[in-house]
Amino acid sequence: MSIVDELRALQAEAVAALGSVSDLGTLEDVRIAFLGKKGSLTAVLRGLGSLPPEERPAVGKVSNEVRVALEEAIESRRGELAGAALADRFVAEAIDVTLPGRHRLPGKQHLISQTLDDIVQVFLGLGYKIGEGPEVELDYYNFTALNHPPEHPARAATDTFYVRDLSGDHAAVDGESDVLLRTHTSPVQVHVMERQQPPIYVLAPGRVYRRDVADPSHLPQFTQIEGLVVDEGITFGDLKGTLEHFVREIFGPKRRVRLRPHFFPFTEPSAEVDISCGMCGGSGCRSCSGEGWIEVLGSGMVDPNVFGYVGIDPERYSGFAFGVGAERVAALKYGIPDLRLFVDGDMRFLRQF
Ligand code: 2U9
Repeated sequence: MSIVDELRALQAEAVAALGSVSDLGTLEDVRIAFLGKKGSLTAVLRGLGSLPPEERPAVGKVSNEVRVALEEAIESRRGELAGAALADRFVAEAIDVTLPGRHRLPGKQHLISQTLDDIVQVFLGLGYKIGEGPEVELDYYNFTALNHPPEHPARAATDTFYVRDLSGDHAAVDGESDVLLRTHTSPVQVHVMERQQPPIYVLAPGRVYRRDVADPSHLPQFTQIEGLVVDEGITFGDLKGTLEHFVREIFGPKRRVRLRPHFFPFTEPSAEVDISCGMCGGSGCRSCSGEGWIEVLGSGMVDPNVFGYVGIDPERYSGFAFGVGAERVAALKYGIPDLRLFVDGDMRFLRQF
């Protein structure tokens, strides 16, 4: 067999081998077997030297053609195999995105938090600062400095949660500790007045605790917002104007405000604050028990005795204060018949707001 025939046979053999190769590793083996240093084509070309010089160009040309043809065939097969490998990976690594997705409900603020924020915004708009303090207090800040006499019923263990002080630093006077869960946020303002001389314009929002059994209109833990203003020349008229602004911002511009005389230990005079009924506009209906008015806040002029406890001169300064429950405001505004709905955690209720 001539060298040229040998070359053609080699080419045919290689093309057949390539046809049965099914992966890139075997393809490389085939390439080395034909085109490598010790490959069959190289071996044939080595025989070139023994040819008569006149035959060499023609044989050289054919051998070159065979080499190029083999290289092209190998590259083309490599492309096919790489494409097939990629297609296999696509199948193996495919993620089925046709499954139904998991439905996530977006979270939202609790209605009490929303109401608290709304109220805070009204007073920030009037230039008040926010005051905060501990929920566990001394009875001095919760009662004494707020002008509660020692025998005041709110101090009784039946009305207030007392906290036993295991360190003994706050020894019991009457069998109870003098550490308690605050029953209102007023101690915050006492702390503020101890630290700071007037002008004081402070709003104290926060959790308070009372030993009440939960019912439609009471919770043993609720959210209070109290305001305190102390400055020169503060009058009852300033209190009324502030409350009217608050009521109209929160309940709407048509609401009217009525003050009724009342008693609180820390204010003198004191007043309960009613707003005109949103259902009947004041003429009386079922929703306001025929009254035309609904009680919302408590308020009054700061008792001079309170100024005495914190070292503010009652001859120079006067002040007003008020308090309101966020749960009560939300219940009135949204027509919620039972405050316990706010703490039950029933999403069917909470999702509505
Ligand atoms: C200082 C002096 C006076 C805060 C006040 C009320 C009247 C009041 C109630 C409303 C409904 C409590 O949440 S409620 O149950 N609050 O009636 N609160 S005056 O008076 C203060 C506060 C701080 C130093």
